[in-house]
Amino acid sequence: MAERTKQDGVEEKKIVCWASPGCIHQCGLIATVKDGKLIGLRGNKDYPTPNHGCSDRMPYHPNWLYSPDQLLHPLKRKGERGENRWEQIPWEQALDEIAAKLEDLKERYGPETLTVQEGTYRSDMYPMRTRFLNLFGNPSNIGCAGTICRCNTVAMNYALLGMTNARPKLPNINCLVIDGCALGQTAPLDFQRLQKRKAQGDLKLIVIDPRKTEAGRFADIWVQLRPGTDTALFMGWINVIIEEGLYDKEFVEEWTFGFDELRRRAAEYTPEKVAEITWVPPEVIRASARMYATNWPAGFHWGSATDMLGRNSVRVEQTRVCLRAITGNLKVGGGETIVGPGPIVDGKIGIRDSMLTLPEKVSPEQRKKQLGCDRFRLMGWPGYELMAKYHEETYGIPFPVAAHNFVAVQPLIWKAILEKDPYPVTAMITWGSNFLLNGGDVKTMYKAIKSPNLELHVVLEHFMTPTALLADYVLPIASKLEKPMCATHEDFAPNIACSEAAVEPLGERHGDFHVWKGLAERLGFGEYFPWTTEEELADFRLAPLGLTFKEVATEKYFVRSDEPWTYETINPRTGKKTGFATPSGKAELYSNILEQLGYDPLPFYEEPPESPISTPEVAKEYPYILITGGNFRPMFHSENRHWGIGTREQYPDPVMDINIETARELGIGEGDWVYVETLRGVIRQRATLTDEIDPRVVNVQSHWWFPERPAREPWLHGLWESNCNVLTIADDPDTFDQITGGWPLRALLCKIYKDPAPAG
Ligand SMILES: Nc1nc2c(c(=O)[nH]1)N[C@H]1C(S)=C(S)[C@@H](COP(=O)(O)OP(=O)(O)OC[C@H]3O[C@@H](n4cnc5c(=O)[nH]c(N)nc54)[C@H](O)[C@@H]3O)O[C@H]1N2
Ligand SMILES: Nc1nc2c(c(=O)[nH]1)N[C@H]1C(S)=C(S)[C@@H](COP(=O)(O)OP(=O)(O)OC[C@H]3O[C@@H](n4cnc5c(=O)[nH]c(N)nc54)[C@H](O)[C@@H]3O)O[C@H]1N2
Ligand SMILES: [Mo]
Repeated sequence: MAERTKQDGVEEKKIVCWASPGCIHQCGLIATVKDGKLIGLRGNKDYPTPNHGCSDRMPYHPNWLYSPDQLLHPLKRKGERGENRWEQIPWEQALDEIAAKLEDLKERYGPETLTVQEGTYRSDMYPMRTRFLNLFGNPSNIGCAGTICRCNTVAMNYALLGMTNARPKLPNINCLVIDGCALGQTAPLDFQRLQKRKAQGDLKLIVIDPRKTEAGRFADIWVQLRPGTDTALFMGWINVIIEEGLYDKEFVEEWTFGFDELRRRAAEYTPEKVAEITWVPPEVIRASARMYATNWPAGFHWGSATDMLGRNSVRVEQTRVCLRAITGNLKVGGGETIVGPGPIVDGKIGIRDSMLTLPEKVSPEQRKKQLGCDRFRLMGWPGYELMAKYHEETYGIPFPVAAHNFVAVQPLIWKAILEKDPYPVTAMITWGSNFLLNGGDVKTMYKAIKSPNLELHVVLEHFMTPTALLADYVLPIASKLEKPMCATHEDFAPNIACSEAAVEPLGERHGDFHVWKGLAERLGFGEYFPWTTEEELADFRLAPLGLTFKEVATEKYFVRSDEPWTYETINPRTGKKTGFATPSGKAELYSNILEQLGYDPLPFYEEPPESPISTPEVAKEYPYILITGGNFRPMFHSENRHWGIGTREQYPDPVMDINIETARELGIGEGDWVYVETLRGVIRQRATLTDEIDPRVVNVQSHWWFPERPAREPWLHGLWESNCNVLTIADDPDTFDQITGGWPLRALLCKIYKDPAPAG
């Protein structure tokens, strides 16, 4: 165990490299702090997921933390939104004024008039935000990246299995399928593990991606499909696996529901038909399906690519769940076992995120007002209520599923602001999100937050982002390096993780908790926020397990269940096998929940809303298929773009991938600035020529802005130059995933041409 010293003003703190400023792996680190200042970091060898020489952002944390651009004081807007003129005000004043305005707007328009905007998992305070909203009487009008990144697949898993599944454990499996995930760039630790495992020579690897990713280069089969067609491909796999009798008959018989219906549906997807849709030859479809089915245990490492397809995107996960189930990979010992709630130690359960959210405070009438939940029902209150019911019935534990994944449909919030339809949305709190970079269709978002209809916009941030520039108040927030953390990760995992703060908050910064609590107190429900600090709240969460925050953060790191709860676990309440928390008690190939919510219970393929087949007229002028994203090292979303941190120095410009042949036809050379245009708008990025992408497909990077450009309008730190969400769609609900409301960020149509101006 690392020594904790306090000589010569030097201290060591056990922290976690959380997403922002760190990465998704959340490795344990030791922070060296001298006279209160962070001076160094190294991997914590005792930590269960140790840092293996990661060099992406960890070495730059001190530069990031002490960047002169960090926000240190609360700011109030002077002049118009976007003029970048601010007055520094005390926290008390900021919270008083914001609370008073919220009170006023609530009185005029009802509690549903408030929306909260957020990005991907940035905080352990999600339960506090939902607690706040529920007490305010808001129907969870949350606009969030989760709808197009993982929370939708989690919701689908809850619907079909009553729980969510974990990533496959590489040492235990014989076949890995990577679907729409650029592992080498986005999960480097998993990629290192994969390289090692593959080098042993006994792992079959299938990579499904329109681009040949790092893993694609050493895959046994690279399935180079047309973007947006994964559901068709997997229906083809199901067809082959059932037709050839490669499924797990015992597991199907005992533990699945609706096999015959699935068989009939899949019969429509012959490899020949699927080949036409996906561009993948029928023999590759057959070979990959056989490889997956005959190398048990097998698992998917799925990325977020298929979450961003808009219409029909969560159906991809439905097909993957069906594949996991029919091949017996969900069974104990299989590639992707389902684990129930936790952490449960000695029969006692720690306080999960969802147990802190007080959903009972929102009346049925208010719930109905959640924006989008009448049409897109799985991720809103209708889905929540159904799934919570089966979850409670099955486990007998009085807590719902991860309540805070159940959100509104973000683009419908912009519509409600602009058109007051179905009612006016007039107040917005944005935290952990630079949505002008990460949301779909920037022009619409921009119009909404510039609109006088939006009477209050508060942003909780570390840096002055383009989104923060369009706020009325910007509150300086302590980062994960400056505050303790305690999380069940949106209840994705049956464990609780804790970490210390490395240093005291900079300047006048406070953790997000301070804002939710401060506003609650001023709005008259402060008694529900009795904890004075984040650490006290963490102690409260751990108390049922007889643990304290300090113990977990510095010694145990994680609290895990003694024995993870699976469908085979004998439920102490009933004395029977627990089964799956679904209406049938089984893994549902035919989904009763989807049926009850008014959807087709079986998976099926639909064309992307914009494609050579669904919109041939558009394809004439915009002939290439566009993917936006493909996250890359060393950046994390829109963060780390400031010069002086060390990351931008490594990666100064946005880069897009074009096939060499396509580039030659268009006179585009390596490194040229190229315009990419869709029906929505135009941006530019620098060309990288490659033969590892289909000549008909173009991939641009996401989240690009330029902090060095002027802040004030019209620049907004280079918001419009290379931001791929200038190109995406979010204004037409028919293009959204009909089950979750996810909007289309990929598989769109574009044209490309060379920048006639010299580079620079
Ligand atoms: N076209 C297209 N769009 C995409 C994607 C794509 O591939 N293509 N990817 C999508 C995906 S998968 C995701 S997850 C989203 C990512 O979207 P986000 O995760 O929202 O990423 P950012 O835009 O970087 O915004 C995060 C902001 O939160 C701030 N922040 C970090 N930690 C904290 C904290 O603890 N508290 C507060 N208050 N603020 C904090 C950071 O400074 C940053 O400005 O983007 C999505 N958008
Ligand atoms: N360095 C770094 N790491 C990150 C992040 C980061 O910003 N930077 N963000 C984190 C977050 S929140 C997320 S969600 C993950 C995202 O990371 P991933 O899950 O890896 O997703 P992406 O990087 O967006 O793209 C993955 C791959 O999908 C392919 N693709 C595009 N369209 C399709 C399609 O229709 N079908 C299929 N099968 N493939 C397609 C692209 O070619 C790309 O190679 O990364 C996490 N890790
Ligand atoms: Mo994400």
